[in-house]
Amino acid sequence: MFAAIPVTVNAPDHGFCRDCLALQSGETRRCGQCGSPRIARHPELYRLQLAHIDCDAFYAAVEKRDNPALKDKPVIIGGGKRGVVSTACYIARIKGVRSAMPMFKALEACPEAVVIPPDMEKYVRVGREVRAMMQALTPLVEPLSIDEAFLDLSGTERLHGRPPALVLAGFARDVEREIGITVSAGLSYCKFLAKVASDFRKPRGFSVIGEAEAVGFLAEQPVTLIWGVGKAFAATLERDGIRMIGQLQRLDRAELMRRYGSMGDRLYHLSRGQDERVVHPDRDAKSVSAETTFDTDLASPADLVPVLRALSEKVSARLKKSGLAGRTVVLKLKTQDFKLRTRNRQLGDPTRLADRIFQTGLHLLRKETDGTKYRLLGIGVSDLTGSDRADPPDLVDAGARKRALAEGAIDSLREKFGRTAVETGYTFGRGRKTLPPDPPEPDED
Ligand code: TTP
Ligand code: MG
Ligand code: MG
Repeated sequence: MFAAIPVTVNAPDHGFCRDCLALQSGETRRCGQCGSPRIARHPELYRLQLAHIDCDAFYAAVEKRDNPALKDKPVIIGGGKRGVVSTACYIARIKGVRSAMPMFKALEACPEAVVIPPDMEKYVRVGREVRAMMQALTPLVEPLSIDEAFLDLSGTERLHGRPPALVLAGFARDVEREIGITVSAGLSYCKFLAKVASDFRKPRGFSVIGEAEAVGFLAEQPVTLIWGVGKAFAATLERDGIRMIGQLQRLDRAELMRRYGSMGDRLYHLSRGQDERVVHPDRDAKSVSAETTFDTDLASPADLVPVLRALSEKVSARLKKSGLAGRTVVLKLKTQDFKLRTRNRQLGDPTRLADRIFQTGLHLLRKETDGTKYRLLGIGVSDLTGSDRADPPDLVDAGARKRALAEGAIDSLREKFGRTAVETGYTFGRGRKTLPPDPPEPDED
C-alpha cells in the first residue's frame, strides 16, 4: 500500500514528523513539509520494534468525542455507588483530580468539573475498535487492559513499507482521525521500557527508549517504576535504603536474590533494562486469570484456599480496572507430575466480584483436594462482558449479597488507602506467606 521509504538505519539526525510522517534530516525544529513541531528523533528510532500504546484519559476522551461542548471543560468520569473518580481529562488533572480519588475530594479540587457517570458498554466498544486497528498492524498484540496493549512490530516493515516507529506514529494519527481519541505510544526493545516510555509524555506522547541509554536512564528513576514494585515492596526497599534504580544496579544478582528471593532476580534484570518477556497475542481478553506456582507442592485445602482467595482478588481487581466481568469461572491446577486439570462452572450472570469468583472456585477446588499434590493453582473468568450487567443486587443467596456489599466497601477503602489496607480473613494468615507482598506481575499494568 505504501511505497517503501528508504531510511538510514540508526542515523542520529534522521527523524520524522509525527503529523505528516515526512522524513526529516538534520536538526530542524519544525517539519520541512507541514511545519509541525512534533518531530520524532532518536538514534535508535529505526531499530526498535517493541511498542506499548495507551489511550489518553480514556473514558473522558470518549465522552469528549461524543459531546464537543465538553472539549475545553474539565471532565470527570465517575460517581455511581462508590463515589470515586474513574478518570479525569487532562484539564481536570491540572487541578489535581486523579483516578480513584473520592468524588467529593475531586470536586473540592475542581468544583467547575462536569461529572459524567461511566458508560462501560461504550468504552468497551471503543476499546475494541482501537484494538482492531492495532491488530491490523501486527498479529502480535497483547492487550493489558481496556485501553492499552503491547505490540511486537518486528518483521512488519515489509508489510507496511515503513519501519515500526513510523507505523506507530501513523497508528496514533489514524486513531485520532478515525476514532476521535488520542493515544500515547512508547517504543523500545523490551516490554518493560516500552511501557515506561508510553507513560512518559502523556497525552499524545511518543517516547523512545533505546538500548544504549537504558541503564543510564533507569539509574535516575525511582524503584517504583519497576514492574511488580508496588507500595508494599517499595517500602521494603526503602527500609533497606534503596529508592532509586541506580542503587539496585550496584548490587549483584546473588545479593539481590539473597535479600528478596525471586523478586531479587527480577530487580537485577529489570534495573539493568533486561527484559526477555515476549508479546503474547493469545491474551486477547478472552479471559482474565491469575495463577501461581508454589515453591513446594501443596495438597491440603488449608494451604490452597488462601492462595485461591488471593488470586480471586487479583482477578477481580483486574476485571474492575478494565471494566469487564466474566460469566464462567475457571479453576486451573497443575499436579506434581505436570498434568493440567481445568474445571469450570458457569454463573447465572457475569461477575467481577472477588467473593463470587472465590466461592465458585472453592466449590470446584473442593472436588480436587483429594490428597493430590499441586504445583500450580490458577483461577480466572471467561465469557467476558462489560461490567454494567455484572452482579445484579438480587443475588439469590442472601449471604452472597451481604458479601458483595462488603466487597464494595472494601474496594472503596482500598481505593482510598491502598491495597494492603484491608485484608480478608483468607489472605491474612498463611496466604500472605505463600504469596509475596507484591508478586511480580508479568501481565499487570
Ligand atoms: P488508564 O489508562 O490507567 O488511565 P486513563 O486512560 O484514564 O489516563 P492516562 O492518560 O493516564 O492513560 O485507565 C484506562 C481507563 O480505566 C480509565 O480511562 C478509566 C479506567 N480506570 C478506572 O476506572 N479506575 C482507575 O483507578 C484507573 C486507573 C482507570
Ligand atoms: Mg490510558
Ligand atoms: Mg491504561
